[in-house]
Amino acid sequence: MKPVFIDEADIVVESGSGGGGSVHFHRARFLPKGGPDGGDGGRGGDVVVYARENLADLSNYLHKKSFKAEAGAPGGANKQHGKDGADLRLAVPVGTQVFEAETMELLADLDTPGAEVTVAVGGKGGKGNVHYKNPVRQAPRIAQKGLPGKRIHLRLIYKVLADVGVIGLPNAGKSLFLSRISSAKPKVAAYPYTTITPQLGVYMPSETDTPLTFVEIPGVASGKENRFLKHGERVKVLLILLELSEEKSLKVLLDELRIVLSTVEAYGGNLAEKRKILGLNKVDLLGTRDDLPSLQEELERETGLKPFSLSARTGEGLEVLLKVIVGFCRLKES
Ligand SMILES: Nc1nc2c(ncn2[C@@H]2O[C@H](COP(=O)(O)OP(=O)(O)O)[C@@H](O)[C@H]2O)c(=O)[nH]1
Ligand SMILES: [Mg+2]
Repeated sequence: MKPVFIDEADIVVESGSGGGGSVHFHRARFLPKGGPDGGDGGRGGDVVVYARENLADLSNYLHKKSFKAEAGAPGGANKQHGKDGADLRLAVPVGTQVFEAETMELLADLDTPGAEVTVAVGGKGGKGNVHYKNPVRQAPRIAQKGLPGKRIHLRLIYKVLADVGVIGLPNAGKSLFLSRISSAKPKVAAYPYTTITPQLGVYMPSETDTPLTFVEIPGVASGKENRFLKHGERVKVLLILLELSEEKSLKVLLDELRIVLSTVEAYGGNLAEKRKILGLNKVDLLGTRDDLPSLQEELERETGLKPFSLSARTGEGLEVLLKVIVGFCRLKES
């Protein structure tokens, strides 16, 4: 079985503690009472979260949940500075947001390859006794402890980076559409909820154009919030697919569309403000097309969205629809 797609993870990270300062006195053959020479402790390692390309999801954090950076080494004799602890670097897919879990404060949106955030700074090393010598205290037997590392509870949320979100009720034909326009092979089936994870497909408009990434947002059915909608947050355009059938009335189509739209609205954020395109899929199932234009007109009048008919099965209407989508994606953000 294909591993599940992990788009959220809760982890606890801790930066390294600082090494302790050293208490030490200089020893030399003819210098029995040498002064203090204990060196400082090293700094503890930081915890850094960074975006790495080619990571499919957050499954690295499915089992291991607790991470700790290296501690700084203690200071040594001869004013020797302890070695700093190594930073701990945690890779996440590009598009991951890093939150402090308790407050859900956004610490960073790692939406470009290589973007990084230091979530916990390592503890400072303690000062060695070499710093504590003064006129009244010639032989200090004290040194500073290293500062402890910082512990922080993180929530990682991966939101895929795609240009177009394909959304619609189960069975609308989202997966077939995606497999038709890209080399993605999502499961297509005649029963609902086949797609339980967001599927990505890359569409190549032409040799010279830049490719567009489509993501199928599965599981929209009830008008209620849905955990996959977050994958629509970064898209430029939402393609809403409805399925036509011989028997379906305008009223049924409108009801279906309202369910999708209210789901999008209920999610909040910027999702509802995305540019939307309405696709009426499975046009091949209609015996006659006589009623189609008036149906499209009425849908447009009711919703303000211009409907495009298509068939993910036969490919009819795809070219026109894709042109519109490409155009919408290239429009400047308004
Ligand atoms: N006749 C016809 N069937 C379609 C079309 N698009 C999808 N289907 C069928 O509808 C069913 C659901 O398709 P799927 O892509 O899994 O829908 P999803 O749930 O929206 O991803 C499958 O049996 C598809 O073969 C189409 O344009 N015409
Ligand atoms: Mg599907």
